[in-house]
Amino acid sequence: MSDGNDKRGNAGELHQRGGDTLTTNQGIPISDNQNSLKAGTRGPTLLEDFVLREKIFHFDHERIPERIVHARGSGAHGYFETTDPIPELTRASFLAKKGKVPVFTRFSTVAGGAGSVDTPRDVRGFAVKFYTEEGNWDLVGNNIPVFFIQDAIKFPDLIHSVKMEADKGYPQAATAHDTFWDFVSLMPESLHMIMWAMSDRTIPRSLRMIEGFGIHTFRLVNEEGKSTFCKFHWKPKLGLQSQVWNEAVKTAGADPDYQRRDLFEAIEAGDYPEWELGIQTFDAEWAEKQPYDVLDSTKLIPEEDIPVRIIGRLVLDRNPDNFFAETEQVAFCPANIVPGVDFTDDPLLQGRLFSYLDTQKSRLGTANFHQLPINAPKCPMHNFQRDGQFQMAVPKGRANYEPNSLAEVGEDAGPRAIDRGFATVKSMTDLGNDPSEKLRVRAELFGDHYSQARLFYRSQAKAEQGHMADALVFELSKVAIDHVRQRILAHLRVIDEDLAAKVAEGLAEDLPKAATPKRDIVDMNPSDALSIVKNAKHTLAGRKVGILVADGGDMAKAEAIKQAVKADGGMAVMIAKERGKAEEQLAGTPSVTVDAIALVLGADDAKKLSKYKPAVDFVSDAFAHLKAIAADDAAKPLLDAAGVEVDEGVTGLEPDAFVKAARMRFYDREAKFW
Ligand code: HDE
Repeated sequence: MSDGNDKRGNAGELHQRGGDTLTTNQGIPISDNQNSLKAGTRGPTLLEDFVLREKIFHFDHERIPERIVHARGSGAHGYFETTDPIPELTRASFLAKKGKVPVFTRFSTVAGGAGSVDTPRDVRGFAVKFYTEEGNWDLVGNNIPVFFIQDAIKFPDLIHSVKMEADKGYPQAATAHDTFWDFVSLMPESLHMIMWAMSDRTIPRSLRMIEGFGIHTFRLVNEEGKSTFCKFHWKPKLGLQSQVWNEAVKTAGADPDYQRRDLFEAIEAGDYPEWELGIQTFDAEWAEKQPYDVLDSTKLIPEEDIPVRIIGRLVLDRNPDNFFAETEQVAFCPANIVPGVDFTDDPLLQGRLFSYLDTQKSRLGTANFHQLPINAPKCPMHNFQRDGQFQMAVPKGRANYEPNSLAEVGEDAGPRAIDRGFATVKSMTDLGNDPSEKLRVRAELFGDHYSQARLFYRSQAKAEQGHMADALVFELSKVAIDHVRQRILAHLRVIDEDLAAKVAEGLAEDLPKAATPKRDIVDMNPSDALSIVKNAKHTLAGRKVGILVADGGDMAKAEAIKQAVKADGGMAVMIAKERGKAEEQLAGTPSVTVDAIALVLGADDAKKLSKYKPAVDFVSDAFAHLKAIAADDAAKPLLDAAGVEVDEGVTGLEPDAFVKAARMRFYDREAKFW
């Protein structure tokens, strides 16, 4: 335990002391933790029982308010390593030289409560706290590079519309309802993000397979004070992969903690999730030539225009010791930046700079939450801020003000500001801004709401475009207000007529007149970087194969497949109708929990299993979810019952052919389902 006057400024780390004696919070040894104190064997419990009172009192106060957004999340410790230092761009000490700094990362869904499921259609938060030698830098991003709104003043409206409807208290963790689509239909600036939200980006297979984006344009500032605009990107080592919608829906039932478990188990197994950090940098002159405003968070910069330069890697190699103390109490804040990084005038970012600290004071209950071990910087931290509820530090001496001359009488005068401390970039006029007037307006180019929505849609592979249309049909089918659906269709017509037609057909609704854009649409060149399918890595690393076995199956073949999957970097699990015959039980391990399946059965087994619903679902879902299936002739009755039609994703039991197929999904198969 710290002496409370830790020179690093960390509040005392209140570890539970070791030893195996159960004590009260006052350290008093407890003799009986099973029975409260009573007047006689059948008498009333006595108020005097301080052991009972303290225990119940503490339990009664265990909960704190959940985050107003991003309430459900999973965290992990790790490190960030700078591999390609950028001293010419930034004086941020850890980016200007090679080396590692510790990090804590939290992934989250946005709309659902803390107890909601892991696989709704939703944006994923991707927040990283870098504990650098010059303070904590929080890069608080999402897995989508743009946002729904341009100005922070609209955030409460956006979130109110997406959360459970105020009168009904449902739906939980879902955009598919009236109020969300009503708001969106009236805020065309959200259409670009809607395209992303309706794409497979919002139903990721694993948190280890998502990208991350800082979204806003930030600044990097070098030793000479020169500032360069910068966008931040995280690129997953395992590549991007998503579920299909029907699979995500079933996963929610099969394993509500699917992604939290996946992250935790991968780290426990030493299979550390990893991302590259990339930057896109540019100057004001380049920015002014673009058909969009780089301060507008509903716009991205295509990688084809400014390539992403990889400068480092993030490795998550340690699970939290305690979910509440770390993942729940961690407080990320976009305002936490270090010398060498600075903000821009993006009006969404500017609002965020206020919101996080503010909400955290209400969530964590005191101005001293920065002293919690997970939030405290790991570098020295000294200032004259004092007192407040739950003050953990015990500062010595009288110097709690500045300037002071206490040093002259031999006392500790406390810390001083230094020249190389954080200094804000001075320019207010970089991007043609004129700060001489106060105005409630948005810059002119913020008015183009359709060009990049079209860019995104037209950059997708055919299968992905189909998924977006399906997602829109599903979501709008849940919208009961007719004019809201029509208004969305009117917007879709401007984005892409084919998309609008498909959605209208799916809804069996007539197309309304197209919406009228405020500005002319710019046809930007399609960008392959925006597609998941075009960027999929064909690999088994991070993926799992389910091998269904039964008494009559050739276990040597099952074992050979398992070994081949492992040799290819994947995981394999044996599944049987009865748990005692394998590692997992079939009814509790539907195929949505794995990425490919193999059926190692005897002919009799297959016949029996073809009448057993969990077995038929196991196979038919794998087929419908575009997964590879390995089977031999013996499995035919089960394949037939499941409606499997042989295609290139259906192989024999030879390990090599199956492993090759299992590395990918078979999107062409979807055509069969119509
Ligand atoms: Fe957040 N956001 N946000 N947000 N946000 C919060 O802070 C807010 C925005 C993001 O794992 C809250 O501590 C406003 C964009 C993540 O703990 C709150 C606006 C992006 C997390 C808040 C935005 C994000 C949050 C709720 C519009 C991507 C979870 C609890 C101006 C770049 C961090 C909390 C974690 C959390 C406000 C928009 C990402 C209320 C006002 C854009 C990843 O302060």
